[in-house]
Amino acid sequence: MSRIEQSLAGPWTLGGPPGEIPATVPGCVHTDLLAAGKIVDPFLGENEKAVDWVGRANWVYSRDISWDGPRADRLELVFDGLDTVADIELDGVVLGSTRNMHRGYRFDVTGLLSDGPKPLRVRFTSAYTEAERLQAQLGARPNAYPEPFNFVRKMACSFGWDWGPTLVTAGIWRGVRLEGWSTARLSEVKTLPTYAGGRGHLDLNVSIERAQTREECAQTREEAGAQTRELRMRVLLDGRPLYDGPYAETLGLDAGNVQPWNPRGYGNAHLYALTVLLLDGDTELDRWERRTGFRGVRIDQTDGQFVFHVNGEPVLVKGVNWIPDDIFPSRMTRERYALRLGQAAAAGVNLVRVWGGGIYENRDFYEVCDELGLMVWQDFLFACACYPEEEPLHSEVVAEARENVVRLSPHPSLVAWNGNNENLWLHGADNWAERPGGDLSWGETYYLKTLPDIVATLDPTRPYMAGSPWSGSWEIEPNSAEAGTFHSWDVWNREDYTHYRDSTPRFVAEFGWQAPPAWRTLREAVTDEPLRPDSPGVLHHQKAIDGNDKLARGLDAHFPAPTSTEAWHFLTQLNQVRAVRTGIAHWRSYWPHTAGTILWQLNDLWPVISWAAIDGAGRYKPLWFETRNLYAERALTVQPRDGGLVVVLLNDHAKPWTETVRIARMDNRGVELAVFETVVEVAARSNALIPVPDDLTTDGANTSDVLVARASAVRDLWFFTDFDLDDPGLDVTVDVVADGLDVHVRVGGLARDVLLQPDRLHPGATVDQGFVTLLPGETTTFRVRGVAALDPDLIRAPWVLTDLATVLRR
Ligand code: BMA
Repeated sequence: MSRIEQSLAGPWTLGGPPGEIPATVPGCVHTDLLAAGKIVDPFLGENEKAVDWVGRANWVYSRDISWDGPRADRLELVFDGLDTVADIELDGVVLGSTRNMHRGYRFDVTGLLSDGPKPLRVRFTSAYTEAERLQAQLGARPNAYPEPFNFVRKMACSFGWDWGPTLVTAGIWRGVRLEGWSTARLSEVKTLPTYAGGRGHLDLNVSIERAQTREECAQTREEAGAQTRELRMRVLLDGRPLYDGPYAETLGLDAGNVQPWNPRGYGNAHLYALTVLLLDGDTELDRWERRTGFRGVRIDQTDGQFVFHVNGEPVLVKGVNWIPDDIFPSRMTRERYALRLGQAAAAGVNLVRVWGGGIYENRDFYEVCDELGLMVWQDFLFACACYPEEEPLHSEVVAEARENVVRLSPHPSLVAWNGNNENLWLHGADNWAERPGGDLSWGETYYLKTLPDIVATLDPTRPYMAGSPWSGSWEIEPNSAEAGTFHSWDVWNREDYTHYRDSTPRFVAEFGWQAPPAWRTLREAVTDEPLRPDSPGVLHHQKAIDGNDKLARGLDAHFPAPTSTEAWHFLTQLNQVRAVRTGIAHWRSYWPHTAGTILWQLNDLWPVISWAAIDGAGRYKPLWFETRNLYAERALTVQPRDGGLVVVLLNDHAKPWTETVRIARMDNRGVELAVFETVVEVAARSNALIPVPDDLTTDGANTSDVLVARASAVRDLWFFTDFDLDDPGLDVTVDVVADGLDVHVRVGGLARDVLLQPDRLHPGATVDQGFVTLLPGETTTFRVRGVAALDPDLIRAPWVLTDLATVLRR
């Protein structure tokens, strides 16, 4: 017979301090308690504190189970994920215990379900209990946060982060089922697809498990024939047989002429259906199916550089850092992954870095990335702390790494494995060795030996880097701008954003600037009256140390102090845009010396003031739109360089780009004072630099002038001051359209940073652009969508549509 799966997802019972309540699996205690009305919503106000007890309690998930399928040689209970410290008990028999959220578990229950339903209990011990026990046993160690996440293999950010709440979950967070099978099953399939010279190659490793060993078979003579008979295997690519023969544990298969999987911007992301069948004669015993793709990847690190090459071509990385999209990751669905990753792709992103304080995401995440041509850089799950290398943690780390390297092997989107987030750097930079516990093991062996060995053995087709940041060896400071990856945090933490221009690292793997979420997202989460940047609820939704002071410091350098919370909200969102623009435009202008940027961060997992471009309610911050401008295939930027200004044409395109570039100095009434024109040919995947003639930039001219640099479809503006106080004279007309409003804006004077905040109109409304600057006489249309029958007069309500000069005048 073929292996049969019987899902155990659905209704269960959760037992704990509030008694027994209905539960849903997959899920977690918080989502079940919320659904049963037993806890308040931890996203609202300061409720997070009121539900703190949940993470410290013990819980039991239970239900009766029975096997509804035909009799099988083996019956197994399979968990794709248990969060985290659990004992599993069937009809009073303890099947085993677990302590790692990042692994799957399988228990033999053959013979235990032969006569009717039996009670299954999964008893969860608080992750704190386990972590604190190990901390006491192994010795506390330096950690950037005051929580023991480094002593338990569980999503670190469930213990809180500088953008996240402390909500320590427990539960059956991924699929659970019974599997019945006979003779043999496919226990593990690893596939390493590569591409070279137009041909695809597949290295396959197929492990099987037999229901009985040969010795057992010898005792039951009559079955011995069937059990030891040679099994067969078939491998199909889009239905085409690549192999049909005796079972073989390893196979190197030529896939022939195939279309390569390409990252976004480099061609189609071709995918192929790969099927592995395990056969006993003509009987299909088991089947494994995935979509895969063929591509070659390496990172060129000669002389300190850090350039991704895919299918032989160097790739400018336009990346975003990804954190779990929900603090309760069991709530994630395929649709939500597709939405969020689609939003990254729509912003021009070509690489998503799965950050090490989160999780190895589920299959849906990587499949969506495969389809979208989004490259994935996957961190192993270590972040911002010293991690003990002693048992039992060492074995858990090895098991988890092996399992996930194999599990993710088919995905062409996965282009790199990374040992950890910031641990190699902070060990020195934060003097961890000098702090209590600094003499104990701290994870270095994981990053420099254990994990690279695992990747080299199991998946030599993907590059491994020891950490982010890392410069390749201890000889160079880990966060050196001269070599390898670089995290640019000093600027946000201590300086003005113009200091992004002080360095040209080889690769910027993290940098970012905070801003509040959309107004409605903040207002829905915080009920403070009056709402102020420093009112208690707002401060509770700001988790970074001195976060609001840093926001204020950032504003000080560019604007007068905001006179209202609304103005603070507008200006901090604008500053986030200007800061990130300063960073990315500068670094991108240095391609290929600086081979990429990975913005911190794409998403949020609750409503919070953070570095994200998309807020915790899924609403775009203006930064999302700016990211789309900065990551466009073809763009143009004005940059200060060597005491003057240059215009840089950025051509991340396979074709050369010939352009007439027109640079004009204009006064704030739109009169052109001086003009320079030139024709430029920019080679494919290159930049071209045009010095701006001195007469366009000379000091002494009116500082309210603006430099306008244009090529046909793109332009950039350079201002000699941060803001301009003349009334821009916004002339607004509104057309009601089928599913929203078209809002036309015409300006008489120069209007800097016009913003339409759709969430202020309606919770479900969206708009198609962020901050827009209009030159005298220009028009633009904001397309508000998602809500029919909106009252057009609402556009004139305070703060819905406004601009910088108006905000500063209020
Ligand atoms: C880096 C990240 C995260 C953190 C972010 C903002 O340190 O790796 O740990 O959230 O910066 O501080």
